[in-house]
Amino acid sequence: MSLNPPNRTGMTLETFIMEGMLGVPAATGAFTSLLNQIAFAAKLVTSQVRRAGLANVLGYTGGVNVQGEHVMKLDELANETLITALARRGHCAAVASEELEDVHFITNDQRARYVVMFDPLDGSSNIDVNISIGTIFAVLRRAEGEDVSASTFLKPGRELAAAGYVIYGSSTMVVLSTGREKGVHGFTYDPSVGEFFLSHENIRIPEQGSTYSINEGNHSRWSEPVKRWNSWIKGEGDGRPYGSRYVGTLVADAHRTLLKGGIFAYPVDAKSPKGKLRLLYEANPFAFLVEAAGGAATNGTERILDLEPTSLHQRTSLVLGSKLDVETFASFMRGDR
Ligand code: AHM
Ligand code: MG
Repeated sequence: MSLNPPNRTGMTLETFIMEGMLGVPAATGAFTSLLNQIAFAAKLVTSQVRRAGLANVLGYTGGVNVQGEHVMKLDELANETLITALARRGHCAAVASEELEDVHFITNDQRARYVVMFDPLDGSSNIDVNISIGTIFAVLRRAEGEDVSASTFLKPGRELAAAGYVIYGSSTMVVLSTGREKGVHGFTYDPSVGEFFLSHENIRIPEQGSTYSINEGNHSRWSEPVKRWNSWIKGEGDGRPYGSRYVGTLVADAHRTLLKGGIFAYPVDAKSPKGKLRLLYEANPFAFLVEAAGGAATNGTERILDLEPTSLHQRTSLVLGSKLDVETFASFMRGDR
């Protein structure tokens, strides 16, 4: 008699994590607890985001963050919420955030086995126009006996223990992975019960898609190979025209790409010669997820997950999506076409 595989749809995120379906080592429960705290923070941020217009927390604070950008109140709230949640339970030794110049230390206790990097509220330009925004996170295991410093965070993305994001869209979802063999899973939030439920088990990105996502306003600043690729993808020459989709929130553009396939690209340009997106808070977590779902992520010439970070707020070019679409982009960069 053959047994039917269990139907997990509808299982809560907490149960999914606790039952070890993410491959979380059951021995100490520390990693399980850490992921649960991130999910808890996601619920609090969801509630802040959903009330933002009413609670009059929108608008500029007048402050400027380390990236030289204006910081909105909601960014700060999300940042504080994540730090507070991660500081509980003693498993997180330190965090690095897009909103903070330096590492924020939580505890020296060697039992705190993890450090977490995050972009607390990605897509800040979309906050006051009611367009999807998100939270991105990545978890690293700390080496035995290591004192935490900035260099604890400067590891290539292939060493991540977990990565994920929360998208505050028409519904709120958490999407996360603990590695290639464990898959990528999506959980949709039901605000009436305050739980995330498994809705997208084992997300696989199509081998090839039919949409491209890039800020085309940067066209005049792109290199010639990027311009050639862009003409090709629009169907000039031998290509078929892909549809264009660009939200301007990485979480939203990458989420769509993960589910439907295609390509997202933020290449270097004359204005951002090192790229715009941050390696630790944006590129690495998404590269980890996209690869675990069967896709690819590159800076144009090198695999994102193999880049050796040298500073916390390092920027990079980022191209991710369906394997064939990313490979086509790379072939233009190599000058093969
Ligand atoms: P943020 O972290 O300050 O929100 O900036 C990052 C955002 C990404 O979400 C998005 O992909 C990109 O910047 C959009 O940039 P642009 O407005 O130049 O197209
Ligand atoms: Mg961001």
